[in-house]
Amino acid sequence: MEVEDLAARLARGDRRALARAITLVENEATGSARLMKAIGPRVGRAFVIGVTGPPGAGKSSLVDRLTDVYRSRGLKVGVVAIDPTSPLTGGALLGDRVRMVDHTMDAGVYIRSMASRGWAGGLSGAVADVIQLLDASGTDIIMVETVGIGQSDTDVVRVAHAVVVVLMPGLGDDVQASKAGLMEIGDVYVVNKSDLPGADDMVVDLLAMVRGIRGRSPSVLKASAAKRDGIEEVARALDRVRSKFLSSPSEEGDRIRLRSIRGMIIELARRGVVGDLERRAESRLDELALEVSRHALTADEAAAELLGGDARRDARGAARPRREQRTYPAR
Ligand SMILES: Nc1nc2c(ncn2[C@@H]2O[C@H](COP(=O)(O)OP(=O)(O)OP(=O)(O)O)[C@@H](O)[C@H]2O)c(=O)[nH]1
Ligand SMILES: [Mg+2]
Repeated sequence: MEVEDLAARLARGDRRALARAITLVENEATGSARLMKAIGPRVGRAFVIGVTGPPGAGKSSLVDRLTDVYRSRGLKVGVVAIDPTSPLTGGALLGDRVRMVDHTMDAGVYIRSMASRGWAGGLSGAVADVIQLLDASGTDIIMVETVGIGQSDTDVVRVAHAVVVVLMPGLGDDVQASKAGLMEIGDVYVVNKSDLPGADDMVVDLLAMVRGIRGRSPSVLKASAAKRDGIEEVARALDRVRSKFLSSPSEEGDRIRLRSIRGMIIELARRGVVGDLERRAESRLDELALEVSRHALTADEAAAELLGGDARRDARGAARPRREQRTYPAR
């Protein structure tokens, strides 16, 4: 099928076309750039919610409940679940992570799972592509679920318009520490499993933590996805961000839109750089390693060569500015 034909079918909301398009861009197959170009004018309507937090906090359950809320409003929902098939977690089974049995038969809900393994730093770029395809196919709300353990996991939320951090009572001190990176990124903090003891204390702790960070005033709420408690409040907190998003052009709306677009650009660029670097490494790495071992080059110079700089001219001079320019947009 022609790419333009695929784009047209996708634009009409054809689910099979959407699935094909996603596979195409995931594989960076021929035509994927043309496809993204073809759908370009249709991108920008969907509201993207990043849902992150420690393993087992109830992210999928909350996404499922929020899907109920949005469906009851007649909105089309897309869910992208990032599957952390890392050696650490042992590789959870796909179906195990997407607790959305209620919605699998609903034509207004599209669920896609993406394995985090194998992307070598390019995962968020791939997610950015999938988001654009869902957007172009007429999806109103896109939720991206990712486990908030490492940097690469939370990088994904850069592309979101709003970020929900899901936590649960009874997390030990270790987890408190690892939450550090999560304290800066949430628009809405949900202490899920409020049916278990300790939720109120945790809300108090969280409020103290996020209010301690200058310029931040996220919502802190408790909920129980299992008992369907507090879900409307979470949806309302997200509505406040979404209505700003929808009010664009406006100062706040533009800020939210542009932040996400900056995130997409940087993540797509990073995917390109990482892919490029891997291809170069394949052909040059052995030779460069030998040169370093013979002291013909320093490891820094070899790295600069791999990046395309001229190591013999001025390795540090060529490599340094690139590295220092690699700043990411703050959320
Ligand atoms: N008691 C209680 N259990 C819950 C609640 N929400 C989810 N759970 C349970 O907690 C477990 C993990 O829920 P998930 O929704 O899969 O959590 P998750 O954060 O998506 O988990 P991972 O994707 O594996 O990181 C499941 O057994 C859920 O049934 C809740 O509100 N209360
Ligand atoms: Mg999950």
